[in-house]
This record gives sequence, structure tokens and C-alpha cells, in this order.
Amino acid sequence: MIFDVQKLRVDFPILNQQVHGKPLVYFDNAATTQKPNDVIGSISDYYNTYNSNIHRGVHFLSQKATNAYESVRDTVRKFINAEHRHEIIFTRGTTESINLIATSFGKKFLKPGDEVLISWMEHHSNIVPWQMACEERGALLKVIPVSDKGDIETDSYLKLLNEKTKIVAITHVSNALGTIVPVKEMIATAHSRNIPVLVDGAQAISHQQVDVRDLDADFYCFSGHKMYAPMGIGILYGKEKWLEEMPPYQGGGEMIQDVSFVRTTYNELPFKFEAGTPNVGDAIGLEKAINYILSIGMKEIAKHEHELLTYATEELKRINGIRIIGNSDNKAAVISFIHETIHPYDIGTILDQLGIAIRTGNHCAQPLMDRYGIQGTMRASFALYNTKTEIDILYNSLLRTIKMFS
Ligand code: 7TS
Repeated sequence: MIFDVQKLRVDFPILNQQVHGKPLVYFDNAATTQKPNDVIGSISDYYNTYNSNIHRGVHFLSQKATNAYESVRDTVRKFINAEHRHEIIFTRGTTESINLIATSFGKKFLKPGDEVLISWMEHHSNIVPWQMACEERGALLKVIPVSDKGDIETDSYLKLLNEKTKIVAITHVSNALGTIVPVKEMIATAHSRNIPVLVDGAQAISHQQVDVRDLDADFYCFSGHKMYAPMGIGILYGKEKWLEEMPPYQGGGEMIQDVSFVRTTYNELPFKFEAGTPNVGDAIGLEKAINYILSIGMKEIAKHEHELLTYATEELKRINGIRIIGNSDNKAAVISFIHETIHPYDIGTILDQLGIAIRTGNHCAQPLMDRYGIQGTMRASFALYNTKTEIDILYNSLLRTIKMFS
């Protein structure tokens, strides 16, 4: 298929609107992506024609909904090349996936004095759950430093790994810097010491092909809403051997085999980790989003976004007073920047008036902002439907805004 961005934009009805009287330029894709008609339509189709609670029903609608829901599991398995369908656990999103692992893995495997290793560029949702687990288990949280350029300091990583390290939890792509972390190599290093690795794939999953078996990740987490699917649905991939050993996260219906007041036995995978009525409608939306991505081709999407990133980087570098935060040689779809005198929030507010949606602030990565001695940045993040013309609009609007303040 030829990548025709104008044609693809038609699939996203929300993009075709004006805000504050200006055409919308949506550059907040790292926070959430917009949804194509296929996804939106699949959700209304579900609620219009076959909404029903799943797994337990003998009736037509329940069976149809069950089949649809379980077929999403197969689609996700194929999409990330997991070995087994029962290694795919539905969650609300990356945050819930990481909390599940931190809690359940923590209970089983963390003892006083053990260490959990994360990096300095993690989103709060790959920091706080581990802090909580460490506090509960008497374990220690260790942090791999990040260089001025925005890369993981590999030498420090090697030094931090030791016999007390019970798990490494790292992001695949930084939401604040755009750095693509060499997770495959980091996993191989950890595995050579028998340490499992969780990868936070929230910012990678819609920008590059993810193959969990090629990476050899023990856990891989992502959110539907950052890959053109609805909010409220996400995935936890876990290797069977770990998921089998880990205790349930939440108790309730679905996750049990037999319940009595004396003893309850738990269901097999994946249901052991899926307590309660799941989010069937949004799971169906996730399947449509995956099919949409596949119909375009992940390589095509990555190529287009890389062109946008390169172009935006060149343009922003031409603006006096602008400094890019995060200059790794290996970046994806995110560009963070500051102005030497004007506060990001002030620029962001004016850009909004000009129709441009960017994000300002610490991007839920406060320790990383502290690392660079800044309070926050402006962040433009790209998706398959963004264009160079939109980057030109950002460039011109930034010049205009900076002029206003000087
Ligand atoms: N991990 C990373 C790397 C993220 O970027 C985010 C969300 C999360 C985890 C949490 O995902 P959730 O879907 O469970 O909320 N990142 C952002 C962001 O950069 N701006 O808004 C949300």
C-alpha cells in the first residue's frame, strides 16, 4: 500500500475540525492517539447488536461476544508474536499492567534486601508501583542513570546488576525524550544473570514492530489508547513460566475455579489475572486498531513518523532560544523542547489559541526533569496522520509566540 497521509486522515473524523477558529494540529499523540472510523464503528456495533456479558452465557449474544473477545486475544498474540494466547492478559492499560506485575511478582519473588532496577527515564507508572512493592517487601529500588544526550548509561547498568537484582523494569521508548532504549540488548544482559525484564511498551507499540519473542521480554505492557484503540483497554504480555508462578492480582468472578469458605482454587491462565467483567467493547476496538495498523504496515508508519521527527528537529533547531531535550541518535515520534526564557506553559497556551495541541509539563517523568534541571518541557509527539505542513504551522506559530513575549 502507498502511504498517503491525506487519505489516511479521512479515517480520523476528529482531525477535521477547527479549534479557536484555526484548523486543529494534533501533536499530543504520546498522551493519546485519535481513533479511526473502523474503531469507533466497531464499538457502536458491539453495543448496538451484541453487547452481553461473556464466558458464562449459553445464549446467542453471550457466545457471540465471548467469541469476539477471545478472538482479540489471538489478534494481540499474533501482533506481538507471543507464543501462547494465554500469555495475553487484558488490563485497563499500561498502568494497570505494571501494577499487576509489581504487586503479584513482588509478593512471590521480592524479599527484604532484594533490588528492583528501573531507569531514570521511566514514566511515573513504571516507578511508583515498584516503589510501593519495594516498600511492602523491604526491597530497594535502584535507578540506571541517563546521559546528557538522553541515553541509558550502559556501563552503569552493568554495574547495577547483581545477585540481589530480582527484576529490571525499563521503558522501550521514553515518553519525555523519545529515546528508543536498546531493550533487546539489555534483556540479553539481564538474562545472562537470570534476571527477568519487564518492558513498558506504552510509547513503542504504535511506532515500531514489537516481537516479544525476538526481544525475549519476560513482560511487555501497553495501552490501547496510544495505538488508535479506545481508552480503558490494555495488554500485559507475560511469559507462561512467570505467570504460572505468580499469585492472582485481584480476586472475584472469572479468576476462580472453585470457591468455598474453606478454600478457593484459581482459574487457569489467562483468566487467573482477569477478575470481574472485562471491557469487551473496547477490546473489540483494540482488534480493529491492530488491523488498521497492519493494513497500513508498521514499517510504513515508522518511516513516515521518522521523516516527521527529522523534519521537526531541523525546524526547531533553527529557532533562536529553543533547546531540544533528548538528543539520542535513536529516537521515535517525540520531540521535547524548552525556550531559554519563556515558560513552556505560556508557549503551550498561545499555541493552543493557534489551534496546536502540544503537551507541556513534566510528562509524568519528574525525576527525569530533575535530572536535566528543568521543571518541564513542551512536547510535540507524532502519529501516522501528522504532516510536514503541520510542522510548518508549529514552526511559524512558535516564531510568532516567541516574538510576542520578547
Ligand atoms: N508508560 C509510558 C512510557 C507512558 O508514556 C505512559 C503514558 C504510561 C506508561 C501510562 O500509560 P496509561 O495508558 O496507563 O496511562 N504517557 C502519557 C504521556 O506521555 N502523556 O500522557 C500520558
